[in-house]
Amino acid sequence: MIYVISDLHGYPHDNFLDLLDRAGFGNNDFLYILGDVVDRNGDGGVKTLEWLMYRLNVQLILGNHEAMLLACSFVFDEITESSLDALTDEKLDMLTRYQYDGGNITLKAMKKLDKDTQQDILDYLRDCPLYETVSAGGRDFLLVHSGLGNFSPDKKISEYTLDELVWTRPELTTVYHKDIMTILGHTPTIAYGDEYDGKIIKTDTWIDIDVGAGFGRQPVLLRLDDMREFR
Ligand SMILES: [Mn+2]
Repeated sequence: MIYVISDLHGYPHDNFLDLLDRAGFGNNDFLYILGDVVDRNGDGGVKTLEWLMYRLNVQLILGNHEAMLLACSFVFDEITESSLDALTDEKLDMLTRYQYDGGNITLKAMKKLDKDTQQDILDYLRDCPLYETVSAGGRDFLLVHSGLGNFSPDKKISEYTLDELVWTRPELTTVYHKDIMTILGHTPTIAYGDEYDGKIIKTDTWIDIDVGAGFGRQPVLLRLDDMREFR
């Protein structure tokens, strides 16, 4: 069976493992995490990253928060005269932006790891896909962090920029591909109205599964084969 979850944002790792257990997730199943494991809460999701990067049946799809962490990966470089010269205003602005968006907790947790583990995590993130397609329960799904920015039905998925895939926010009236259901996170469903608080939003062409774990809500694990939700 194929499962998806999104925007854990430092959700306690043990609670996340309990959720997988409750859903009966096993070695013959596959889990896609649609980005934003890191930042905001707890240890910033570092424990979950350390766990998932060695799991053969778990794949992280890059979110804007992982992209920001990678853009700030210079903080883990050895400090030398040339690395200080390379510290541009642009990089410092990026770091400020990332910390404003909740990255500090992740940077601090990463700093506690040994150098090899830090680099293993960064290398894993550099190799993460921006999207995946998968079939389950007789339907096709496109999995992506935030949606399809500047959407056009004729545009190939490979033609979207990183920003279009990790920073976009669809309107409730936005229509994506009709022959493949897009599953996304990034925009907490409560942002579409209080009536969606804690609930998945299902439109005809896309489903938002970010129910706000970044803001203290229980994340939802969705099984694509039968669209069953686990909390
Ligand atoms: Mn996001």
